[in-house]
Amino acid sequence: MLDWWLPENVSTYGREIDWLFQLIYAITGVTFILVTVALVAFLIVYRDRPGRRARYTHGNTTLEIVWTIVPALILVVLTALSAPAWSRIKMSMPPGDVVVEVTAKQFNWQVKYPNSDKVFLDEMHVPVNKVVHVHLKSQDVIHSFFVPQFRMKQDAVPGREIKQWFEVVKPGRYEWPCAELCGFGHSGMRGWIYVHSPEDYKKWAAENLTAEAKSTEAKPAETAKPAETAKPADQMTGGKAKK
Ligand SMILES: [Cu+2]
Repeated sequence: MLDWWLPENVSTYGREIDWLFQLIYAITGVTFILVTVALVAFLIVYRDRPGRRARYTHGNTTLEIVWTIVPALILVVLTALSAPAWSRIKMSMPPGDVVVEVTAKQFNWQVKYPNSDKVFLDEMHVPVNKVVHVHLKSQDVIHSFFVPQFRMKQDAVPGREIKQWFEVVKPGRYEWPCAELCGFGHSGMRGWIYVHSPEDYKKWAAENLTAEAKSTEAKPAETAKPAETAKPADQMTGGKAKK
């Protein structure tokens, strides 16, 4: 249920997260409706009417204990239910097949693979059905690695390398926005993650991560000339050349 309003889940751990999300949403949704209905009902029932006098009340101790304990119990139950998912997804890493080094900066994702010097801007390529380890860093401010379909969101924090993982079960091209307001260009900070079939990934890696690709990439274009400086002589002849 409720699948129409979340992006498609393509992650191995997405079901677990969606289930918790929907449970919490159902609880808060029902609470919201009850509170709103009670509020409107009280507004009507206790509205001002001719001859009606206000009455002082110090409250109801039983009621207050109940509405303190019930939400507290709900939170304890939610914690107990989400702790296993948290520890499995966020606190431990299954053995990885691919490692990707991501360094966020204002306003790009810089992607590097351990066996290559090449830096990809705003694009990542990974194979389907493989555990991908992401080593996440930031070189300036806090950013947030977010791929809605992967059900993965992780802050990139300056001075730290944070390791996370995902495993995608469906090839495709997935939007990869920054989910932490990181400056003026934040809204334009996004990349794409390409999840390839094993054959396509092998092909891509052979074309982009090999030593040859590295060496052609490593050659910087040495053709740029220093900017021409203004000639003082010209200025002088054009200006005050008179005696
Ligand atoms: Cu950002």
